[in-house]
Amino acid sequence: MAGVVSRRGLLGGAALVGVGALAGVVQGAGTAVAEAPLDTPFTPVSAPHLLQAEQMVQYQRLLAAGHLPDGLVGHWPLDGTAADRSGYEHPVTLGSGATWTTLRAGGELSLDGTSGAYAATGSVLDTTAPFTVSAWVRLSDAASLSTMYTAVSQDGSMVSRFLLQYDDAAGTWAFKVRSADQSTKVSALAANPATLGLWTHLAGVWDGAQIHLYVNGTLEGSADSTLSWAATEGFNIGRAKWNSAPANRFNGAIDDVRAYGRALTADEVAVISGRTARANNVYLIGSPSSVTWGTPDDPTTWIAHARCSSFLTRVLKHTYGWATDDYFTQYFQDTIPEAADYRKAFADGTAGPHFRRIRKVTDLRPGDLIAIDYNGQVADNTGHIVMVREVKGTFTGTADFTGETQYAVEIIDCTSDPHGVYGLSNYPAYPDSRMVSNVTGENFQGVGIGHMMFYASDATGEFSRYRWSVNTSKTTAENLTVTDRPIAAARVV
Ligand SMILES: [Ca+2]
Repeated sequence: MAGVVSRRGLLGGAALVGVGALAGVVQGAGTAVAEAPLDTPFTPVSAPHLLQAEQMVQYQRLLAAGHLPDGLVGHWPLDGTAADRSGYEHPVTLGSGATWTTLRAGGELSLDGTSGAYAATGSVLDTTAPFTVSAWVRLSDAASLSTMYTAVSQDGSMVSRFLLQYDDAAGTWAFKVRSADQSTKVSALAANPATLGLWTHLAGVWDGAQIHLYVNGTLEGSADSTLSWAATEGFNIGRAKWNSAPANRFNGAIDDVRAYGRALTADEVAVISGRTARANNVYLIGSPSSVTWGTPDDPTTWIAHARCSSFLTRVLKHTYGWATDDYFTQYFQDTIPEAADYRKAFADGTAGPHFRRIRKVTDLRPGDLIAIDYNGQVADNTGHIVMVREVKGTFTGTADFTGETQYAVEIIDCTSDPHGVYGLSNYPAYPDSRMVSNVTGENFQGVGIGHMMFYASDATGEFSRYRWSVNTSKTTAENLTVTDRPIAAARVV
């Protein structure tokens, strides 16, 4: 597989291979870099509804990764490697002030503002034709707002042809183009002041007549420019050129740098910034759910606006002829049951002929449903329901309870927050595809792949308690027993 973009390690490239209908999407794109635990081929054989859920999740992961291969001529995910994933083989060379860090999932390049703060390669873009450059940028908390910092540039012999940068004079982000003799400068500026320590997505577009600056996927500045000259002296991450010498070294972090040999549209910039992913994949309470399986060649047509139970109900309705409003009304008294309704019907054996109760944790198979009843403990939420992707096996060493065995279960679900805490202890071995960082607002919600811990009684093998993630404390888990919150599972048959 070639060119699948991997912003912040969210995208498990190989995981897509097992889903045949996705082949068209990933064709011709580059190799994705992924968190290893999610990077496992998975081919649901006997659970068609798992395949449908899997496809929805994987398309949302494509969107979260900003998947847009058309016209990509350079792509540096900067996930601990200098590689260019566009297929055009322009790996960057790091200066002495550039280091790999993992402020968030997948990792990024950190730059210390010194003369060695750069990563560079030969010229990538034909700057006589329309082009787009983009990057995630974060000024260090120690950076100075009265210093100019350039995130991305491509140079001529005297000066950078374009600069995607922080402009100290304007106090904000800018996309600029210059004449070859550096006598003329045209700027498109962001609408609001830049903030230290905040990840921001920048995209600069030159369409041949105008330049445009997009901030976090939204157009904020434009200016007329027909300047056109070939910048053949190299492509830079973290610096620019002025008076024939390097300048503007970056102080902060840069991630997922891209170069497109065409002018992206506003909708396309929304995709590469993750803005579309946040619009299409939404954990929704209090509004009618809407889940749309889109077309294979257009990830933006895949939409999941749902809560946990409405997502899984719509997966079943989408997959099986028997899963009708009449069926759910007959056996669950609702066209879209709540999580607690599922739990009760599974436990009581009243879910009808298409669900068979699974009592023991070790009997769980891919595609099985696990429903938790909050027992009235949580306002506006009856419980949680998940689909099993894989039982990873027993887990020990954290939050063990006498007489119980703990199992790590990889699940697909629809949630308001990812399972786990980014970077905490063994989270990396049990990750969540919606996780970006510990920074508020960065994580994705909605459908995704994560890990929960389910416990079995050693005496009976049946569910005894759960933890939300491998990071959930033992103290919290003391209150997540089946006495407090009943659990029941079922196989779809
Ligand atoms: Ca990265």
